[in-house]
Amino acid sequence: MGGLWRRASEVPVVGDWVAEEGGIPLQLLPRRTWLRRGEGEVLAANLDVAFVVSGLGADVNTRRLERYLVLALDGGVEPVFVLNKCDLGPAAAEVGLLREVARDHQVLVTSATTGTGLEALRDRLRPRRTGVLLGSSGVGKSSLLNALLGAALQDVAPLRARDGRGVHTTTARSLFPVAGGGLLIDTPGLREVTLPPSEAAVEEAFPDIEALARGCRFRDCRHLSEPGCAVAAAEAQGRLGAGRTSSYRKLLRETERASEDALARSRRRARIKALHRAVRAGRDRP
Ligand SMILES: Nc1nc2c(ncn2[C@@H]2O[C@H](COP(=O)(O)OP(=O)(O)OP(=O)(O)O)[C@@H](O)[C@H]2O)c(=O)[nH]1
Ligand SMILES: [Mg+2]
Ligand SMILES: [Zn+2]
Repeated sequence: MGGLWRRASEVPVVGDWVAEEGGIPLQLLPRRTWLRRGEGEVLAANLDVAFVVSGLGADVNTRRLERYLVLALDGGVEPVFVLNKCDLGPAAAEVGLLREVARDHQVLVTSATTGTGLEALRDRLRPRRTGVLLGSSGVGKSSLLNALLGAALQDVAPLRARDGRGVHTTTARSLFPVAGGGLLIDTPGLREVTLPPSEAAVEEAFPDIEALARGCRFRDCRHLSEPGCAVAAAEAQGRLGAGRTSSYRKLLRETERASEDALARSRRRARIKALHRAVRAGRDRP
């Protein structure tokens, strides 16, 4: 594809539309929504819904779920939280943990094995929506996909007996048409979910804290040890989920740092461009 995809952010990813002529890609069409992480690495594009999957039988990692939520909100993708493997036993405690993170977003309970909840999943893909499966290795993303397709197209692997964790069976992102409407993308469990430079997405992911913060005495309250902090007061009274405030602070700091890095990068690019222009101008002078 030669010099067409100049920047990493312009390299086509799963879900992208590319204008072509005679089989030759000409142009990447603008992305409606996306999932990106860290320094702007786009994982998938033009998604409507992100299924953030957890599995019964392994600890529900709320801190990690918060990160997936930020990723979805950053890219304008609707998050839906899924608790899979509900055939393994009662799920009320885990569903509670998911709800704490999900807030107003949907929480679904499924079993790829018995088929429970699959219709609800399928519904979220109707009529012609595109979904992506996110979540740690071993939670059953590929199994859900296979169950929805009604065919074993994606490899599935048993968990390691010792710690009940997955073994990273899926290694690439791929897109499948689901019977009854919609497209679904399977992804490998990300080892690390680094946040994109989007403080706004973090604020959107913690609406409970944002609402409390409006009652803080200082408008720029960091909710650390400022007097009259409504967030700290709610935390002290146990009105906020455990660890939520410190997680919020940590994620905000991380996105702020990412924004600073992005700014420094674009300044560096501008400097290099100016330098090139100057060199060219010098060369072109008679
Ligand atoms: N009991 C039960 N087991 C399930 C269910 N869904 C998946 N499993 C099992 O969990 C294991 C891991 O499933 P996968 O579908 O490979 O998990 P994955 O999320 O795709 O994992 P990676 O590709 O490594 O990210 C397999 O042994 C599946 O058979 C379920 O609903 N119930
Ligand atoms: Mg898989
Ligand atoms: Zn405060």
